Amino acid sequence: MRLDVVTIFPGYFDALELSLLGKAKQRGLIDVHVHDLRDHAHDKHRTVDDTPAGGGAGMVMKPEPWGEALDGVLAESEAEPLIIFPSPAGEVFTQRMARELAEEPHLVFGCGRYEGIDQRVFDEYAARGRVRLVSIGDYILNGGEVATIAMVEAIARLVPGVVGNPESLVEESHEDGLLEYPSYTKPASWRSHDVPPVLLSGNHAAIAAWREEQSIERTRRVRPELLSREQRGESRARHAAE
Ligand code: JBK
Repeated sequence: MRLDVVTIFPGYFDALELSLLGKAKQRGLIDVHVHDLRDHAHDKHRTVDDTPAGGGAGMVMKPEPWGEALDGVLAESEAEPLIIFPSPAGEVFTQRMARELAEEPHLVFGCGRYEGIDQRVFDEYAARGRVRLVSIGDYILNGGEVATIAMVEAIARLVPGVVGNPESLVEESHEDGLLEYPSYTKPASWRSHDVPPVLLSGNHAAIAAWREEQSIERTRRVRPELLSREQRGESRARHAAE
């Protein structure tokens, strides 16, 4: 999978050299190219922002550097890349979306700063190809860089070969729509907290049943909206009566 990132802070993406993703890069499973947007600003101060049309607070990213940077990335692509702009105004990123995006041969991330990017950049590339605005959640970040790192990690680890043991991919939170059950290791007792005896019983069916129950209970307590109406134990009649 090829990944291109356009940003005014290339240093954020040094983090992709670490651990699992760094190894995947070394092994050629993912090919990451980070581009400094300021290399496409040609005035003395390498300006990438300007005041908003119509007035108001903050600054907006100018279209010309984005056009030059993205044209360069697209010209090099052997696929039909999907361009993702991390944005609080986008559709919410989920594990389902990560699975879908892991199938793409080429993803391009455009990291905006300030109050955002001139709308005509989205319009131009949506007219020429595929563009998605994607949010990692309902909170305010200073720009798209941290959101891109989160998405790249979630996507890249689903690329075949990146995670050594593929079984560890299916047992995790969200892969079955539930939160993960609690995990324990040795010692069996620590500061008078004990590992639940069922996990030491050797009874694999009982262990699987306990984990399933813990997953459902945890999900019901913390994230009830992830459960279906049936799993929440609500009847149709009760809903109709509400
Ligand atoms: C947020 O992807 N996001 O969620 C995101 C990107 C850029 C700025 C933001 O405030 N939330």
